[in-house]
Amino acid sequence: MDRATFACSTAFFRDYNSSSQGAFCLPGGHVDFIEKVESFTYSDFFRDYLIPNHPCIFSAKFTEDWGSRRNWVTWDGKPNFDHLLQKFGEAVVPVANCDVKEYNSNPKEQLPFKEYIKYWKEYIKNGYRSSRGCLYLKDWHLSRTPFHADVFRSYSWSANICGRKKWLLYPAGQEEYLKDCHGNLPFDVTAPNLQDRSVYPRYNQSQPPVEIVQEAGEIVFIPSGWHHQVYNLEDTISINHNWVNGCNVAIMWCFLQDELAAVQREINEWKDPIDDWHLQCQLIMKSCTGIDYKEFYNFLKVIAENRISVLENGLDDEASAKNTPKAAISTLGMLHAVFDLKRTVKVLTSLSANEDFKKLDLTSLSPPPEALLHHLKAAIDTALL
Ligand SMILES: O=C(O)CCC(=O)C(=O)O
Ligand SMILES: [Fe+2]
Repeated sequence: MDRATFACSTAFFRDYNSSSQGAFCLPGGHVDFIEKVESFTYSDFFRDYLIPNHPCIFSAKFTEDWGSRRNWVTWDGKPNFDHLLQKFGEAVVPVANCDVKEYNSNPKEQLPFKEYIKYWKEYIKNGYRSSRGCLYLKDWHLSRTPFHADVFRSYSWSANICGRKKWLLYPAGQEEYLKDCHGNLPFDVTAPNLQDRSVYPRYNQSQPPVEIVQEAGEIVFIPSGWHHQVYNLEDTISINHNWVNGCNVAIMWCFLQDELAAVQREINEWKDPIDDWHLQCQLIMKSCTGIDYKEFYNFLKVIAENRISVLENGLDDEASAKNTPKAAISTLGMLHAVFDLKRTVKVLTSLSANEDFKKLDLTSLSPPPEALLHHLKAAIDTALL
């Protein structure tokens, strides 16, 4: 990250004091297409997309030298089943059945990869039909992903190794208009019953989704908290990655507070009879969301300590030779580490002051939150000297 990007990113959070960037709109639903690799830097990406939380598409030039684009794909752009079998045949993979709805997802089973490929070949031969339904290999998505926002409201990028996808994107906050009268989001945002005012009372106030068709080789960037639904328009293999950094860690914290509040509302009537009601709320939250407040503290701690160690010790040869997280943040630069630390201080301060967090037994946290905060602030001050 360069100095100018550091300055404007720090100013962004200082001036707007914004923990959620959901209010930002895309002019005319337009999504930028980034054509050239040479003239686009990480600082450009940070300033123009991560900070304002806007989507973008990277051209196929960004992936043309990826091994997966050469080896996983046949000359005519189809999945190279022989190569994939040779490479991953023995793996056991999670497979979802897209034809069956279970809550707001699809039921999953574990299958050997080679069995999945056999199914996929037969499915194609049969005109994209099978008595087993439409099976979906999770992480190498086959058909359609139901309407969702990503885990912990993280950012994601998704690169098409081969095939094409259609994305329907709703800017953060729009999901409020897509909820039914019980507060549940639809499984399929294109279903005709969304027009039914008695079921989806606010649907007519929602903006139409931003629609993207992603071609082979292109990478789509999905901002934090943007709900989306995805269709594979042909046989498609994609690589996806989720991440959180200083720009969206406050969005993650807001999301966790909303999740806990939802649990508390659900079991509010048991508040008095249950002694350890607050602990029970954390347990339920963890089983629904995958993380509780103490784990979130540890998540912040790991990120902070990684950044601090880069600032304090720089990068030794051993760390840079290996593909470690320390090497990764160091590639992004010291200023990125400082930026992430400043945002972590903000979120950690809010977590430490949070009444629900304070009610938990925090003696197991090491170091205690105040000590970690102190260490973080000292590391920032030294770095900025
Ligand atoms: O490709 C898909 O089916 C889903 C991808 C997705 O939801 C994501 O990358 O966030
Ligand atoms: Fe997603």
